[in-house]
Amino acid sequence: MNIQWYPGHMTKAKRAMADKLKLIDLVIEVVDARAPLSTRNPDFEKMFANKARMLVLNKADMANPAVTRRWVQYFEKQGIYTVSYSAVKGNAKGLQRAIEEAAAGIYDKFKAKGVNKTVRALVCGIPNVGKSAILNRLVGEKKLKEGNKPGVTRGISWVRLTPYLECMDSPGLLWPKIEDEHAGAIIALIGSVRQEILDEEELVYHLIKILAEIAPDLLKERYKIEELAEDPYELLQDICRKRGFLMRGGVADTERGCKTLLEEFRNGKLGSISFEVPKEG
Ligand SMILES: Nc1nc2c(ncn2[C@@H]2O[C@H](COP(=O)(O)OP(=O)(O)O)[C@@H](O)[C@H]2O)c(=O)[nH]1
Ligand SMILES: [Mg+2]
Repeated sequence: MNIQWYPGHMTKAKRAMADKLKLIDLVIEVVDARAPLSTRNPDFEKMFANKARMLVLNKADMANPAVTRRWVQYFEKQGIYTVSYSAVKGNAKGLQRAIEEAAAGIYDKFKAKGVNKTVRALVCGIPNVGKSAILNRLVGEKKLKEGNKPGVTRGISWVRLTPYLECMDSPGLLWPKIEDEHAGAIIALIGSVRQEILDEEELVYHLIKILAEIAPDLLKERYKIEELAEDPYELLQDICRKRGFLMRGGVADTERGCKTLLEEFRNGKLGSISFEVPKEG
């Protein structure tokens, strides 16, 4: 899906983050564990080129655990310190330890200089991957506003985790033109784009196509379909029929089918699904 959604608040946020960059010692990039490649902002490479970095594969509770483990290895092999996490089910202490490990070199540098400085980390990522939720989990209270849609976090705010560690929450950033069809569909599906700008039906076709490819059994089981039609439009009609979403004359109510499918996917009714699997090698 081709997405062009780069609202004014993102331009502003990017500028505000660039202004604060000098203060930042460590960049904690949060991605969605279900699609760690498509949910990485390619602009970050340049923005944070000279910073110590770590990667958090969040929402691991919604992904396939075996695939997530492979992703952690994949990024580690590239020399990126990576942990998987769930801001809903995960243990805050473990994540905090991981962050402190990522910051160990920075603490050492401070020590060598004889200063006792606080390490400042920036939590960044595309919208809706759980940046604010992770920080709330780490501080143990709902200090930051969360919400299952983009644009909930507008400003920059700091939370202190220990006397020597502070984290900055930041608004989700996309990039101006998301041209890759697959990445665009994933980003739309996981709720990182304002839903009002999306063609819901097109999005559902992408969802069906992806699911039929990576999780055909889940699809069959959930919608009681024995043989998955190759054409996503036909498959959507089959799903409507099975659910009894019919209009006058027995015509499939695909609008209702689309809404239901999206809702069930977003509520996790389709189970734990990883959209992307690392290539071997
Ligand atoms: N299942 C699940 N939901 C999460 C997780 N982390 C965040 N969420 C939910 O995802 C939505 C977006 O979270 P939020 O922290 O506002 O994302 P942000 O835009 O990156 O700051 C909220 O509804 C959270 O409750 C997670 O690890 N697992
Ligand atoms: Mg937020």
